[in-house]
Amino acid sequence: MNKKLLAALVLLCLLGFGLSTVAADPDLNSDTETVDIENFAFSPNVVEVLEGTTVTWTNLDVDNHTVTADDGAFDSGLLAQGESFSYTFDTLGTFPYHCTPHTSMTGDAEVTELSDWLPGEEETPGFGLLVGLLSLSVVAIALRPRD
Ligand SMILES: [Cu+2]
Repeated sequence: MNKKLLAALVLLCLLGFGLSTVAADPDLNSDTETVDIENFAFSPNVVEVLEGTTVTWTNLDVDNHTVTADDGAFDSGLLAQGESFSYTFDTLGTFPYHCTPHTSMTGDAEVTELSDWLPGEEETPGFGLLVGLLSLSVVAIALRPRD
C-alpha cells in the first residue's frame, strides 16, 4: 500500500467519523432539559426531548407564572421568582402548555423516541453511497497510471 492511498483511507475514516458525529444531537446525551421563564416568555419556547426526559422550568421574572399543560396533564401552580417546576415526559407527542395568569405565554414540549433522531433506514443508503463513491474516487486516484 503506497503512502498516498494510506493517507486517503485515513482521511476517509476521519470523514466517516465526522459525519456520524454530526448525526447525533447533543441533547440526546442528557435526560434533563431546562426552560427559563423570563420577560413573560418561555425560553426556549419549544423543547424537543426524548421520552423519559425531565424538563425543569425556572421562573426568573419578578411576577408569578405557571407552567400549565393545555390538556391538564401537569400544572405547576404559581411559581414565584426563583422557583422551579419539573415534569417528566413519558408519553410521545407534542404537549402545548401555557401560563394561567398570562394566556399569551405559551410553549411546546415535543417528545420523541430515540429512533426519530438516529439515521433511519431511508437515510442509510445515502450515507453508504456517499462513502462508496468517495472510496471509488480514492482508489481511482491512488491507482491512476503514472509516467
Ligand atoms: Cu405568566
